[in-house]
Amino acid sequence: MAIAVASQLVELGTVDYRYILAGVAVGASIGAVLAVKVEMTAMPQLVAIFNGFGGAASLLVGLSLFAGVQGRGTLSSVMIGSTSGLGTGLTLLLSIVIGAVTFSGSILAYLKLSDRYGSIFGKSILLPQRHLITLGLLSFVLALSVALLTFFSNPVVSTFAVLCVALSALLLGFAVVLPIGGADMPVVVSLLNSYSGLAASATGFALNSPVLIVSGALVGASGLILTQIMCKGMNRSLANVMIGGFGGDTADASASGDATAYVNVKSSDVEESALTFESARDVIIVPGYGLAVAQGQSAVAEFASHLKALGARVRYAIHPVAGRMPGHMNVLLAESNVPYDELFEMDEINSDFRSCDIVLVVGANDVVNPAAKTDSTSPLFGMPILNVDQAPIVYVIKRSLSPGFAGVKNDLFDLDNCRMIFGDAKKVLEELSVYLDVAKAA
Ligand code: TAP
Repeated sequence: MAIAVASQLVELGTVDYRYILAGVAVGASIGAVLAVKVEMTAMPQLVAIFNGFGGAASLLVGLSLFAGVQGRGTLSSVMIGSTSGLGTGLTLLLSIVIGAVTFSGSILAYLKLSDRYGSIFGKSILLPQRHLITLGLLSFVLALSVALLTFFSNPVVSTFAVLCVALSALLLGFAVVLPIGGADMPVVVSLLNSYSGLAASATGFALNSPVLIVSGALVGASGLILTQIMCKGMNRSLANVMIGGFGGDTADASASGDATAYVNVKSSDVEESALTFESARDVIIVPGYGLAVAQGQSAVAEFASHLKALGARVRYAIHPVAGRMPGHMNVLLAESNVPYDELFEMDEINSDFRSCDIVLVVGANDVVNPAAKTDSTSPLFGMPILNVDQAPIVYVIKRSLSPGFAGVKNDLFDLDNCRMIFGDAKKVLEELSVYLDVAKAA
């Protein structure tokens, strides 16, 4: 992107670089501070807001290009630089429309995901006739765009029409993201990431900048691939995610994992659990979102090193949508130098749970919920899960019986082979390590 901007500036020639450099300095400083300060668990909202800025940039460039050519005929006949024709007008409009949808959709996604506003926006908000509203806005944007390309040449009419297109596209972004609930937000953020790339690519065509076309296309394609991976990990179609309504209300106590919904929960204290781990030879650790919240990555690596010192084989089972971002767990564990060959993807390790000695689930919930296999009424039904329920013994570290992101009861906690170790993941892991250290010394 920096190369694209620089080459465009060189081509323009007569630019006051003081303003450009001041803008770059301010923008880069804000970006650097945000990126350094952000918690790993707040990455989705940071990515959302960055996508929004990308969309806003494309929208503004599109509008300024339009301001430069308005009054010179229909958009399919105007010249931008040395190129003219239908393609130029079309890409200019795409830059405005996709940029505006990305901008407003991403701002709403940011508001939904950030803790401060989550209580107001976090749920899926289902407007009556929402599909009709979305379809109406889309049709209006398309109709006006066609008119701008083929009929409107009067500067007043075409300026008014372009502003209507931009405004309707902004409303469209809101309308698309509004019905989407908490659990589906990361998918939408990834999709908006892809849109921001497409908008940049369209801007690249309008500006005749090959670097912008290529970098935008790379962002667009990788965002789409990520979206696809997430949908596959949750066994949902993209259409199903976009129609929305999932992950909203969890008012039903029995479905929401209220403590009273459990009948056979057995808890274990750290000392008793450490005794079982001491004699284990094959341990599989399942990290989840709670490990990231607790910042327990070093504690889990330390615990694993004690197990290995006592002669156990330790592997980590990584579910494709554990945590809140693709690769969230891999990045988290890499931070504490967990060797990459100890990390196994779901398909590689799922048949080994049956034969290992112990499974330790740390802050994971939905990704180990057997209801996904057995309960056709569960919102998780059909999502591929890690088969920890098949292990001889499962220990689960979490603070309470609260549900995970999907807001549903976890049938694992009621199984005979499951023991809960209630507490903060980091604290419990550190305490377990102390016991294993003593055992090793003895
Ligand atoms: P979740 O199901 O969200 O469960 C996390 C658990 O961590 C909670 O039940 C919570 O229980 C526990 N926890 C929180 N803070 C803790 C702490 N300090 N110490 C110990 N435990 C703590 O996590 P998961 O199993 O990783 O599943 C991920 C969810 O996100 C799935 O529903 C998935 O579909 C969704 N999602 C993920 C992605 C990607 S790409 N990763 C994308 C879209 C959706 P307590 O409050 O009782 O401690």
